Amino acid sequence: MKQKVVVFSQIDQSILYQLEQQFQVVQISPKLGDVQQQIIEATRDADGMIGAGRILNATNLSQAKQLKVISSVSVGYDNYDLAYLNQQQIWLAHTPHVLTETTADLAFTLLMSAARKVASLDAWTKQGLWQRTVSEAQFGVDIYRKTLGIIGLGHIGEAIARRGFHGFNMNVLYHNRSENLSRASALNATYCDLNNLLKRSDFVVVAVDLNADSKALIGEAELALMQSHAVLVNIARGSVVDEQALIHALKNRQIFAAGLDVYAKEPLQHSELFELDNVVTLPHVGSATAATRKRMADLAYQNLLEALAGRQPTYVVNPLYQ
Ligand code: 8YV
Repeated sequence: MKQKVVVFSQIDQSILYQLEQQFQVVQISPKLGDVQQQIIEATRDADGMIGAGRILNATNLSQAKQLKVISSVSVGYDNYDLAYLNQQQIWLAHTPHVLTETTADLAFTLLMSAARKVASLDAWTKQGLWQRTVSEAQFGVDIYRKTLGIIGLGHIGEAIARRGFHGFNMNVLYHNRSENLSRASALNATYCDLNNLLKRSDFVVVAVDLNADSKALIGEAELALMQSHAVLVNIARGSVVDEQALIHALKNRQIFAAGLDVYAKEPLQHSELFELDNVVTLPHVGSATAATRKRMADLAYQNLLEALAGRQPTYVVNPLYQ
C-alpha cells in the first residue's frame, strides 16, 4: 500500500508529479473549503506532509497519528509547533542555504529602493508630476560608505553584509545573541549591542529568525533610538518588528524610510502602511525567483523521501530518533 503525502501549499509542478508517481497524494486548497478542516481530515492517515506558509500545530495535527515528517519549503519554521512535533516524534525538515543569496539580493533591493524613494518616485513620475527639476522632496539618502547594521548575522545576514561591505564600502555593524567572529572578521564587521547598533546605523536590516527572544524585538523604544535619516529593512518575519510602532515612526518621520517584505499578518490586505510614501511594501518575495523556489522544492522533496524511507532528513530541524 502506498504511503500518503499531504501537499499543504502550492509546490513546483514537477515535484508534485514525482510525488504522485510514488505516493497517494492529497492536496490542500482553499478552493476546496475550510483549510483547517481539510488538514485535520487529510492528515488522519498521512505519513508525510510537504508545503509552506501554513500554521501546523496540535490543533490541526490532532488526528495525524502516523505522520512521520513535515517537509517545509522554507528556511524559517516559526509557523510550526516544534514542541508538539517533538512530542509526537514528527520530523520537521526545511530548506536552508539554497535561498540565501536570493533573499540577500531582495534585502538590498529593499534597502536601495527605500533609500532612494524608488517606489514613490516611480508612481510620482507615472502620474505626470515631474514638471521641472526635482526638489528636496524627491531627494533620497546615500548608501555608499554609510553604516549598515545587521540584526542577525546568520547565513542571510552575512550575505547582506557581504553586499554592503564589498559592494558599497559600507561600515558593517552586527547584533547577534553571541558574537560570530568567523563571519564578522571577513567583513570587518563590529559586534554591537542592539541599542548601539540602532543609534549608529544609517541602515538597519532585520535578518533574525522569529523566536521567543526576537518577537517584537524592534518596538517604539528601539525605533526612537534610530537616526532621522536612517532606513529600516525587514526581510525576517513581521512579528520581529512592532508594526504599529513602525507606522507611527514613519508617519512622524522619526526615521527616513522602511523597506518591508514581511508583516505581522500575511497576506497584507488592509494596512496604514499603504497610505505612507516612505515605505516600500513587497509581498514576502525574499526567496521568490523561479530558480531558487525550484531548488527549495527539490530540497524539500529529498528531505521528504529520506524521512519516508525511515532515514533522518538531511536538513532536519529537530533530530529525533524514531
Ligand atoms: C518562504 C521564507 O517562501 O524560507 C522562508 O523562511 O520566508 C520564504 O522563503 C515562505 O516562508 C513561504 O511561506
